[in-house]
Amino acid sequence: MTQSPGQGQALDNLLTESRTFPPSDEFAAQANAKPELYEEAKADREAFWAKQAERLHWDTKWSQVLDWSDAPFAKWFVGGKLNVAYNCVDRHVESGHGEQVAIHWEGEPGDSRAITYAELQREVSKAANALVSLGIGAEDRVAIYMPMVPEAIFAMLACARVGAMHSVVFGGFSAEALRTRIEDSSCKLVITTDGQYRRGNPAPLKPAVDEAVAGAPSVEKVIVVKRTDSEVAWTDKDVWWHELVDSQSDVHTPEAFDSEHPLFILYTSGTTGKPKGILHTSGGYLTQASYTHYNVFDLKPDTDVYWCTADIGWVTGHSYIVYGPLSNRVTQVVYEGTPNTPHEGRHWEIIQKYGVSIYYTAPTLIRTFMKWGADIPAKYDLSSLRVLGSVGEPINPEAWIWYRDNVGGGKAPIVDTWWQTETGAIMISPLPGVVSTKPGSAQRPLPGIGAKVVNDEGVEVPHGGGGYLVLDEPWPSMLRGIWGDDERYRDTYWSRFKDQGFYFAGDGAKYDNDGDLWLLGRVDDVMNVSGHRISTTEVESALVSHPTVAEAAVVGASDATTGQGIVAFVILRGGAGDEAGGAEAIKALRDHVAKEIGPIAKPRQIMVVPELPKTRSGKIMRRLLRDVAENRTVGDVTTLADSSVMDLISAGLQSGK
Ligand code: 6R9
Repeated sequence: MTQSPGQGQALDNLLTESRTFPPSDEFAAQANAKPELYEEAKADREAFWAKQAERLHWDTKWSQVLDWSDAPFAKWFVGGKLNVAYNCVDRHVESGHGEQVAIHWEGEPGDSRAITYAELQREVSKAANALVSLGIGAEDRVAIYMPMVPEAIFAMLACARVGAMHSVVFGGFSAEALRTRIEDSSCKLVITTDGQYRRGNPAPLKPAVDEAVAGAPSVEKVIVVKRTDSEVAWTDKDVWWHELVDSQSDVHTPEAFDSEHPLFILYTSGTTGKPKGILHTSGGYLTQASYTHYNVFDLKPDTDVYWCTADIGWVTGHSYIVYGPLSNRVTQVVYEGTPNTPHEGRHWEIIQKYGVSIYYTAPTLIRTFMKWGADIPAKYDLSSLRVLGSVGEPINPEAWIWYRDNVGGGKAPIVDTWWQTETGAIMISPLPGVVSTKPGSAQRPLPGIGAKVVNDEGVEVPHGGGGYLVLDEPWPSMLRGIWGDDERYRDTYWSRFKDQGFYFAGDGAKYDNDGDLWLLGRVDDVMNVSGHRISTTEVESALVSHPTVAEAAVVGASDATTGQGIVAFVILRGGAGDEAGGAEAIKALRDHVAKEIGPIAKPRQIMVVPELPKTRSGKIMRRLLRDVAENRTVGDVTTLADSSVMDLISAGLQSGK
């Protein structure tokens, strides 16, 4: 990404979003976050974080807030001791909230279970005793490969309770992906289920574990939760959860661990093939997860019903289903299944059933809901919703407004939260009740967080300018490294702006004229067309703002004349027939993009496709689309949620559709 005069010019038309939505007086008056938070954090950052850490119960208080002497390896709340699971469970029971529902669990087939904090304490204690009985203790690694069943949460908290590190591997990953992750961190134990519900049908899960474990000698035992009651092959390492765990005592005394005691490893993909095991520790991570969850979602533990639709296989599930919410004594919904099983109104039905007041989801799902039609949410009572969240990718203003109007009743504030597996918790987001929200912009770093947009030289760009997003101050929930690879940790995040000591997030960003931050996607997704920098996101946003387009993915394909040319893949809205994908319609779309952004952003080519290739976390795999756009053999498709999508796209393009 290079700076060139006039770069960003093309961005301006679309990204100069003039609509803002100030908080209502009523919301502001009751909001957890107050404007003074920004001032307080600015005045003394470490004192500010020390105050946030007081949200937690510490068995031993820390002696130093931050030790950055061995940068980029941070130590927060040095000398402090706490138990993370105690903070998420027991202390709420001890403060008299044992009968409060912690989890309203909703199974895909329609079964449900309400779990109180007292029950959660018993379940986690039994599971912790079971781990101890298998010889699992401090710093042992435990792989958790499960669908969204309550036992997955019990298992994570049980690990935290005994000081073992969990490595949750998304239940949609292949046996091979599981094996490499088990191997990389030498897991001693795997916790899984017999099967999982996928779109209404039970699908086997344990066979993948059997295959992975056969090639992973570090694994001593496999605990299997019975979920689908499927026939499973049995090995001498296997033990049923209900046999092992249910017979344990439901009392377990938690031990306090050092603030920097490792809590979990979570693998995420990098630019090379080998996934990175992102390492998080205890005190700082829990402090920031708790602080952000409380302030960004305005959580009221006595009255709110919170729902984060992520899977625990992703960092969002770790920080905003398990650790942040439970540390704040949340009552939350956990849903096992897909959003269209058995019908496309399932999420709205769940919101209505439980009176969900805070809903946190991803733009890809919002655009899917748009595709299904606004008449579906309109059939349900969504009036309980008062805060909406978005995470995972830039949310285009079109989807933002749709979300506000059709889900949030035209009034619930939307928090667009930017963060990463590596940051552990939310870093950039408006604070509801304090900041006037702006469609498509994550706006500003949270109090206590330092983030800015810099050019190639590491110099902050002026308002209206674009560049790289960096984090210029250490933060409590920052990754403590990549498991087993300190060098890769330094290289990936700290070498790009070594002189300045900035953390390089890998995202492109810009400031608008008000100084609000816009995330523009990964820097490798920023195109350079005739020396003009154009974000794939921006063109996608322009395309989906056209009434015929449901979803769009844009890539920069190499072009002999312009450096890169813009190639767009679009899914048309339901009802738009084949003829809608004809030459006329495509011309209209190209013209529309030219009108929205400028002629420079006009796609060279637009292809109408039935599906887009997405990872299991919903991110579009542009690499594969670039292969199609550049007429190459399509590369590795193993991390796609549905690997047949690329065949579908290629077949459709060959037949001229
Ligand atoms: C939490 C999570 C991190 C990458 C990140 C960025 C993108 C996440 C975003 C966003 C724009 C937002 N991203 N939130 N981009 N606006 N609100 O998603 O973690 O899976 O590690 O992905 O996702 O590109 O660098 P992770």
